Amino acid sequence: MHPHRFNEKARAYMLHPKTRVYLERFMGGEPVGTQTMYYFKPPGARGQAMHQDNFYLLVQPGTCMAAWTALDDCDAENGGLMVVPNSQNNDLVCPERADVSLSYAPHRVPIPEGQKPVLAEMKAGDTLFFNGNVIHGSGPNRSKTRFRRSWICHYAKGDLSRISKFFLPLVSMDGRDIVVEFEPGGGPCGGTWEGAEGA
Ligand SMILES: O=C(O)CCC(=O)C(=O)O
Repeated sequence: MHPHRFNEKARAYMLHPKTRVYLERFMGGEPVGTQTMYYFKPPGARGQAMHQDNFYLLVQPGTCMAAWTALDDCDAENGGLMVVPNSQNNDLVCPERADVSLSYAPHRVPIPEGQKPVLAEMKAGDTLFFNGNVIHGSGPNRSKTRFRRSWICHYAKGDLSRISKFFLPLVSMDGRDIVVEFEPGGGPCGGTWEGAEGA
């Protein structure tokens, strides 16, 4: 989904001045918006197996960055986000098939030896920033009554030269659509992820 392409409020949240301050600090330069997603995750819904966002976005050079905002309190019960600390410096790992009874997306990145996922317990309104090489994902929402909604935006550093065509046009932080070249290949894993849902 790209709600910022048809909804002014979504676009305004993508370009929120507070988010921009952190992105500039973490990326060391001016960001551009690449993607927005509203992830509902109602009670009983599957999660998204562990993955790396730049496998999908194919930002070059460098990688993308997520600003993942909890709209509900998120914990182990309702399928909170899991992240692998220090994986921001990992290379992209080619995914295996995920267990689709637990994950709506078909890809799963194996956890490298010596690394371990941890739960990022968050309160509604918290935002977690992480780059496109960080291994992350979530399990099913096992709560009977609690949604786990999140608002997820992806960005790239503004001097990028390429990105997957699904993320064009990009959006400058002052709200203009911009276009760069698209990456025609499947990135370091070859092939294509078409048919897979979402980053
Ligand atoms: O929220 C989740 O459980 C996973 C979403 C995600 O990983 C992503 O936006 O890349």
